[in-house]
Amino acid sequence: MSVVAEKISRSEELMSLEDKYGAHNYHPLPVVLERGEGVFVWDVEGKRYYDFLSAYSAVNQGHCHPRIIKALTDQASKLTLTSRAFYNDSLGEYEKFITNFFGYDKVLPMNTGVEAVETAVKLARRWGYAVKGIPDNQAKILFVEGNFHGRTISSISASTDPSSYGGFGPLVPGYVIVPYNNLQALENAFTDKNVAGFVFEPIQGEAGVVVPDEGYLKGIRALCDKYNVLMVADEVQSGLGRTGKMLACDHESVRPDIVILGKALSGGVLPVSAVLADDEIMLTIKPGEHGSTYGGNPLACKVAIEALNVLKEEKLSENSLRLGEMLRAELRKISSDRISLIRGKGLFTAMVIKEKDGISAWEVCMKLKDNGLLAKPTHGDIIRFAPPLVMNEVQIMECVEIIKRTVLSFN
Ligand code: IF1
Repeated sequence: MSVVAEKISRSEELMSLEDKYGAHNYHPLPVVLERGEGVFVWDVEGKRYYDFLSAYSAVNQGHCHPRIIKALTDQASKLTLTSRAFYNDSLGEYEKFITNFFGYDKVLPMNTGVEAVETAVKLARRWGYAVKGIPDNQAKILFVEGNFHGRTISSISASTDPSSYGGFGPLVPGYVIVPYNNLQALENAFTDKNVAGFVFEPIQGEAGVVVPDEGYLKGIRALCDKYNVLMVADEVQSGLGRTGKMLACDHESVRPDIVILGKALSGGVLPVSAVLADDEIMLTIKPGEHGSTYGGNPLACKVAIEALNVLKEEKLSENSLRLGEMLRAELRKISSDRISLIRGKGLFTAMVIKEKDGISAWEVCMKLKDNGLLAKPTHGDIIRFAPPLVMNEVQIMECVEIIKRTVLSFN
């Protein structure tokens, strides 16, 4: 048997293992990865790909960033988890670091993005009762159409996508949906005095990299001030350099009352999430009222400090902003009626595919894979391009060539 035939069967073997023993809650592109470095990943057959998903923006710093891996391994052999029943020698250092980094009084450390969203919603409700004076159990939290905030019962209760919430009811009460990018509708909803918080993604990720009109974020800030509602920005995906600023809210120099971070807060090495807020909000939760076994563990603390240092010192937000502009400008030059729209901010870009002759975003992604670039379709017609932010100019131009060649190959 040739080496190639042997390796191909290994891919198939591994995919069938997942199919046989794993829950069928995903439909992955048929590629089995075993190694990653910077902007590249390799499959079990040794084929190299540009990673244009970055684990949904969790590896903004690039795969296996040496500084982050060093922080991980140094701490892993020393102390990994104490629980919050005791103090540990890394948590305070991390809390001081991240609150200074983003300019908030306090941080509440969690693990996954959705847990941080839950935390933020609990904080907003608690603040609503303790500070705003909303009558017991009457607090409302506003979300926008097309949102994505994770997979828990609470987060799917806010979803407007039936494939997210359908068949999982009953759902959590007290959530109200308003249209995205619509300040008038938001103001109308804010006239209800029981509204405690407005939770939104500054740029919608899962919806297909939907960028709101200029002024939307500033408008939200003004309305939240006027009606005494907490502005809660889910920056789990849009934050940490992805859109060309440290936070997507920085594009309009807006400071939310609560910031939710996850994903790239660890550079992709373990789940680390965080909620940032000032004392008036954060101190409404008292000891014993919220927490998590792993939240604030020393391993996560050391990794997160390094992950943030890498973003800042390697100027990854700036690189994202610059290369993102370049990428979209180049993609717009591709002359194909299969591409109906290119949009985005920083290295967070969507290419909308017009389905023609049975060729949809999925077929384009399959061909991109054959040509050495991994991206994932969303909503059937959108391809999201979110490479690691450590990409350089030569590499991005090579990726543009791959995308161009791929799209034109269908004509
Ligand atoms: C999956 C999407 C991306 C998020 C925002 C919270 C969370 C997410 C803004 C929850 C998570 C995910 C989860 C991942 C796919 C991914 C995703 F397509 F589903 F929407 F990135 F675009 N807030 N996003 O985007 O964070 O608990 O997962 O750590 O496979 O479901 P988590």
